[in-house]
Amino acid sequence: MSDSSSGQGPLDVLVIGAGFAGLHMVHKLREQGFAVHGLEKGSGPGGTWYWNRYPGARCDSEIMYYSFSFLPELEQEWPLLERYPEQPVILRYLERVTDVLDLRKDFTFDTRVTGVSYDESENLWTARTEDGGEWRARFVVTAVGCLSAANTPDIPGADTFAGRSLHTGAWPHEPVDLSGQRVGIIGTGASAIQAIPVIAKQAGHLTVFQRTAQFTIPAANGPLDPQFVEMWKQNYPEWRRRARHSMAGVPYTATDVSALEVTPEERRARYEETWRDGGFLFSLGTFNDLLTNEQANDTAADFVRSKIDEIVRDPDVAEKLKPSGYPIATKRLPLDTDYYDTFNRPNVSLVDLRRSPIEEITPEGIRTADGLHELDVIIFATGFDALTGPLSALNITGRGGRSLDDAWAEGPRTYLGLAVPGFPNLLTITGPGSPSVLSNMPVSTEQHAEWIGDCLIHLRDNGIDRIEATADATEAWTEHVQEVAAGTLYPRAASWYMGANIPGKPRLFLPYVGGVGVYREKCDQVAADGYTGFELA
Ligand code: N01
Repeated sequence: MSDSSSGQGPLDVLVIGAGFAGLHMVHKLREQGFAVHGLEKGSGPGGTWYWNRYPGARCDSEIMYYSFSFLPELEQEWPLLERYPEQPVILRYLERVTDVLDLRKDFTFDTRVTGVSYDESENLWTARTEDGGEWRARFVVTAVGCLSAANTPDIPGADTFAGRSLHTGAWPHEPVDLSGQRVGIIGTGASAIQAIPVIAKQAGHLTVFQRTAQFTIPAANGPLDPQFVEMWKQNYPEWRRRARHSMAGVPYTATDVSALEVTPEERRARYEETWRDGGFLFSLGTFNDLLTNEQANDTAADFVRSKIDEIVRDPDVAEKLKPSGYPIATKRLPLDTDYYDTFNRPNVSLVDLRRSPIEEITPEGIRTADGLHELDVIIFATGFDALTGPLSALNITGRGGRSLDDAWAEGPRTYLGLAVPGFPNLLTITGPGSPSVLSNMPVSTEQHAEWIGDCLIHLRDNGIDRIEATADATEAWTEHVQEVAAGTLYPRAASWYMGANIPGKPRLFLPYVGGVGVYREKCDQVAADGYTGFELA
């Protein structure tokens, strides 16, 4: 086995994951002459886009800026056909990147990391893999994504189901034929909201099991005008610059108008306009206080509820679909294509689990309080153990054999989302405490890959072998992350941002809501000041 411990000596850097983050990281470090290698559990590159192959899977970021900014030739030649890229298009893009950069030889695929431990006496990390391999490296960079540990709820009888069970986040690679089938889908998050309209067109009958009704905004997907594409391609450097310094990693300017300073008629007109135009402009471009002022937020929530009344013909179904009890956009706002309208189809039914909870799964289907729903297929669209789950799955132990799970027993504590005290030379791309999932991900993975690459160059140039976040800097950053979140309405929702979707997971706001531009400046300042908040040795 090709193994860093089998006679070749330790690597400088081991990178785990081959999505946007891992591909960029390996490329950057290889360019700088580091002995770097990547491990990936999938059979190829793609990360999220390798695993999430469910019907309707596409990105909610627009195709023009859901890509790398450092490949100008590919940027010009890559076709921008549809506003939101579907999963196969993004996967093809990442495969193309892998080939253009000749990265395949620097990754080992089909290799799941089962343990990563730090040896203090040697200042080395060892990663063990499922197939018995061992990889030793001075530094480990995790590029395992934020939403890659699928969450399947523990429902009694789940293993007795006689039909097929699927999870949106681990969808089979071969086509799944749902035609004529009785399909049940549990969950109404972003994945389900993309999948439901598509599955409804295939299935004999689709039953949607909804625990929390979701606000969703039309994507307004469609082909892109070639002139618009041309305009984008001519101005790429400027779009990229704007995205890097923005709030959410998208190159649009947020509005500075409050929802409460306009007349009700103006407000309605603005909502109608952004509803028609589709996409995240609804939350970013209408008003500036939707996520900070409850009264302002209510106006947007009421608008969406009024749209549900307009679209859904059965008033009882419309009522069940109307979200309440949490502010709009404090659970990640999905974008949809005909989601609410799908409930007008005769082959779609909605089960409100608040009124009729799931009691068990039987060989025949799902039994809720009001009876058995017979099914051939159950789709779990039940999300992920977000941000901490993918790191927890690596079974990381640091200084003194202490596990990361133990260090984070009361919730994750990181310095800048990049490093954890007690875990020297471990750097976490888009870790908890960084903007990550609140941003257009490639902008955030790029920023981290660049920052980590520059940091490792600095260490090498200065003969430094070890970098470790200090406990003080970590506490201060963790407090800051929580403080900024507390200034918004986000913590009001029982969302996966809060760890609320996983039983027993500590409640803490996981990503950094200060914005990617502000965050970038803070990271750059830390580096410029000689890596303040880190101990270098
Ligand atoms: O997962 P979710 P997701 N019984 O956690 C329900 C990204 N994404 O895969 O709200 C019954 O949002 C749960 O109910 P509740 C995006 O960031 C991006 O849809 O907890 N129901 C909820 O309805 C997104 O936010 C794209 O009450 C149960 C659903 O399952 C993130 O991934 C596309 C249950 C889970 O929703 C996760 O989205 C898709 C139970 N025991 C996803 N347990 C892009 O476009 C959970 N639920 C880039």
